[in-house]
Amino acid sequence: MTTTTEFDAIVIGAGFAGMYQLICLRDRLGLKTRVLEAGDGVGGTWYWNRYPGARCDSESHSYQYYFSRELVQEWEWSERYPQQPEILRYLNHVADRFDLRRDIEFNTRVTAARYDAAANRWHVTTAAGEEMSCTWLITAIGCLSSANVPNIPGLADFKGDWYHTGQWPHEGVDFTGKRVGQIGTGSTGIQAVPVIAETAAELTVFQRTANYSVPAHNAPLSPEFKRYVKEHADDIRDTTRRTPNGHPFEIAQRSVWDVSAEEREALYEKAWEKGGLQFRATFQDLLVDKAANDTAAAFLKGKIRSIVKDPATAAALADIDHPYAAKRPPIDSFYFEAFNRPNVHLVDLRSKPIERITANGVKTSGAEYPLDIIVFATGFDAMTGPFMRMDIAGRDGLKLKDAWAAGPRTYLGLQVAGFPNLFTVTGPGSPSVLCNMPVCIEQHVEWITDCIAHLRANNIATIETSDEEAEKWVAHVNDAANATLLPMAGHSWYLGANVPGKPRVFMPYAGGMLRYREICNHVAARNYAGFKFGT
Ligand code: NA7
Repeated sequence: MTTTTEFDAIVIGAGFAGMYQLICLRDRLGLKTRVLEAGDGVGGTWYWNRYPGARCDSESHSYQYYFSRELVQEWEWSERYPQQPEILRYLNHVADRFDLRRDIEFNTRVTAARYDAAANRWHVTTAAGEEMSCTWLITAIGCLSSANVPNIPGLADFKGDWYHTGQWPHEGVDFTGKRVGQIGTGSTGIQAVPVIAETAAELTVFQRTANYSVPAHNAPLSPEFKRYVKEHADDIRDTTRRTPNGHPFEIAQRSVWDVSAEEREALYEKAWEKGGLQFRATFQDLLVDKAANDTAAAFLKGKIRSIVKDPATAAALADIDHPYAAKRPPIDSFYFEAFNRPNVHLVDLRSKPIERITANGVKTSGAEYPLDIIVFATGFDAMTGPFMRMDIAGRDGLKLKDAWAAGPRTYLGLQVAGFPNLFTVTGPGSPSVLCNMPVCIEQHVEWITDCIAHLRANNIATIETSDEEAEKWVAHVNDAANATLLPMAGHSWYLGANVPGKPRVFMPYAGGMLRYREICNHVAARNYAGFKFGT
């Protein structure tokens, strides 16, 4: 590692996005690039989220980089849905294979970044007080990296241990013989419950909002499937680039109303047997027609009631208040089955909310639950949270916090007006969390790289969008969301509703990855329409 503090480009974050951005800028464009990473290793999401049962909900053969044919050929996944340690091994392999570590500064949290217009440089400050500067500043900070520990009164009084799933201790947590309370039943909580239940003496699950879940049917990959992936790598890549959510399966063209009720039930049953996020692809109108969605919702609620033996518990788990997949739909490995174990109990917070945390456990308006360990599976301050914990100031000292006071405003999710030469990989307003992440990351990183190459080739010093363009794009993002049922889950983190006081704005772009890619390509082809160049 050199001691230079002046760079062409600084990339914040060394997860999937930051690592590929380093490869592109350093190895393809020859830029002097530095990556700053808060953790002591690469991996981003997969570095921090080490909770029991942490697993990817995208199928392994689609949850990887496709930019290098050699890399695709040499890596082999072991399971249909890879576990956190395997994904972290993969990302470490990529770091080694492309010799990335020499340009990544670990244990380095960026606290501030300030644009100096006179010098046309970004000045970046780290928690340790280091200062460095660059022309191009790229955030690769993840959409779900700012843990949300709810401000429940009394947490400081709790005598036991508590953990947030997104900041899990590297040495793990031993639940043996312990009374564990888990707050939260999103994708994370649904993965964690069955695994914690195996060793905990008692597991009490505090549910505020009941959730759908479809079985993952995870299993080791067969030698035939592994061979298929290698032989059809290009086809798989092309499929993920063609489908709206970046997954390796097509959405059926039929409508719920094209088939009879019996046929529909049989198709849902088949999709349930296959498992995974593909359930959403059974019909093309599940996310746009509420009555169509109701048929899937009824099927899935029926499954919960058929799995969970205690009728009161089954009723509370199936009492779901939003359309299927309007919130990010979880997939699971024996989540509902876990409630048939004698050591797992459900507490429905809807009628009796948590009042406080006491020295001994969690107190709801109904009872106090004595606990040794509390697990917060309470999600993230999504998409904007990672930006807001840095002090970012653009032209004329404009603070990002102020620019986004009423919610994030970007052009294409790639740039913010008033912040020249700052690019935001998978920023708010891009498909990001509505897409299989490696697919949208590769698209963003390649677009940014091509853009910087274009600017350098044409001696253009700055690129910057305008308020008008951002306003138009935000309106388009809203229209895209409103054309779907997604806004009907009023408490979803897509809307920022899980964090008290956060502006309710639909943040990801719901128009589909294919359409988004075409828009970005079109913008670039029209000499970066919507951006202003400065010399
Ligand atoms: P999510 O999906 O935001 O889930 C968080 C869960 O925690 C959800 O059930 C919340 O209930 C619950 N929660 C949050 N705050 C509280 C309080 N104060 N009291 C009780 N319950 C609370 O986060 P995940 O980590 O599961 O998943 C995030 C994404 O990671 C996932 O969507 C995938 O894309 C990968 P609520 O629904 O808000 O009522």
